Amino acid sequence: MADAKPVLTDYRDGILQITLNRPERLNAFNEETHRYLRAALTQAQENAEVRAVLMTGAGRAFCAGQDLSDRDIRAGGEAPDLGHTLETLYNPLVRQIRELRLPVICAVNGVAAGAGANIALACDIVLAAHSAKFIQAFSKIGLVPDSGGTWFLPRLIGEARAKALAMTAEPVSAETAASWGMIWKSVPDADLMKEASVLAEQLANGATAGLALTKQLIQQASQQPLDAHLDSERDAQRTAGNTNDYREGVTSFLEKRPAKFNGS
Ligand code: T3D
Repeated sequence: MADAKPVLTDYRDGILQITLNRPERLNAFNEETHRYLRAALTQAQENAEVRAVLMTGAGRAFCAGQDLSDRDIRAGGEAPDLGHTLETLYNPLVRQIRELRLPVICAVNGVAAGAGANIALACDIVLAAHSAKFIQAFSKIGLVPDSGGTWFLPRLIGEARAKALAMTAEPVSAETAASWGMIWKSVPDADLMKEASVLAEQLANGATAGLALTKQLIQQASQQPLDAHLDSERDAQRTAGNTNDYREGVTSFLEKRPAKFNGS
């Protein structure tokens, strides 16, 4: 029988794999899914053994966004407060992914629609199966792109494409998404999890304190002028230079052997 938990976690060799697990609803989000996913991400941050996160979806979809059957939209009824949902569920989730001091890889195994698309884009490195597609489905139901969509999209693919995707809800294939720079890579369906796992392994065995600083710097870059950003790089490099992994990196280079990083 299928596991009933809406989010599954599997820890192996420094990698926490997090799988959205409501395949019969294309892994759409309900409140329980949010709760489990946030707990899994907290577990990743708090367990020092976890050095990379790999997110994916069970079944044929990555995630179809908000579970629309959870919304009471009967005529004459009170409108649901979607601002509250964003404030309490989606926004904290996006913030948690962006603030996680670990690389977060997203393996988009199938359709990613609505908030499901934008949560994928919030991750650090996105790989998608050739058959996957990204849909800014919001305009079809009278909503605006959320979960950072109106922030991520113009930065990743420019305003022209961002506006067109948001207003038309036209699906974007994984290959187009990769060619536009919306995601890192599109790979054959059969290779997706293998490629994503190899990448997760590479990062988990890397100098993860430095990777966390790199993530932070790149995310900060669009929010400050170059002059201030150079100062941020100086401070981050000072911190990186104090890590054991920096010493190990240089030592292993000089000794002509592979580095053995431990994330400290
Ligand atoms: O409400 C708030 O809190 C505000 C926040 C909003 C964030 C958002 O994400 S709003 C956007 C919500 N998502 C959507 O509008 C997408 C809705 N889904 C679709 O457009 C399509 O399902 C897909 C394009 C994703 C996939 O199409 P297809 O043809 O491959 O599958 P399907 O047949 O439409 O779906 C399969 C089943 O999943 C189906 O159930 P059934 O008929 O087999 O019992 C369908 O109802 C269910 N499903 C798919 N998406 C959702 C869903 N059930 C509930 N909520 C969904 N979002």
